[in-house]
Amino acid sequence: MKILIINGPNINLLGTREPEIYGTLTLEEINEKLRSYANDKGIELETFQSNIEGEIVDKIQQAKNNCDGIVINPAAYTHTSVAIRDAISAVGLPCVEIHISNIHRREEFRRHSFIAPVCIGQIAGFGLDSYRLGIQAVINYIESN
Ligand code: CA2
Repeated sequence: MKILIINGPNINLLGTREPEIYGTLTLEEINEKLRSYANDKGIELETFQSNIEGEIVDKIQQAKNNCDGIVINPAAYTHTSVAIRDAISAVGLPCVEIHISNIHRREEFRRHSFIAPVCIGQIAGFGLDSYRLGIQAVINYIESN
């Protein structure tokens, strides 16, 4: 089983600013911990980050041929991107939307997600564990469908 982890814009800045919201781990450190988590479960992980909407759309389209599921933190594109939503819907892979912070207890504009309706579920507010829970949710879904 292979799962693709996608991170959207500015997630490459993790660990440098706003640690009270996003924690102190860098994206590389997060990816390393997720690789070890996935390895223990015997699954393959691919990680991808882009600040560019079209690159994320391309990556989702390509995943149709070589991945079994997607865990995505669309970052700010959560609240704006019909293109990413349409790509997820088009490939038909099980996808979990995750957020490091609890988007529902922040500014009003973060409460709306264009992405959540085409995902099997959404996880928000658990930092690094949001990614781990997202991976586990995709595995459980694939194994029971
Ligand atoms: O909580 C999350 O995971 C978010 O997806 C993070 C996005 C935000 O736009 C979403 O509403 C919620 C922002 C990521 C920006 O990350 C930064 C990291 C360090 C310094 C500044 C921004």
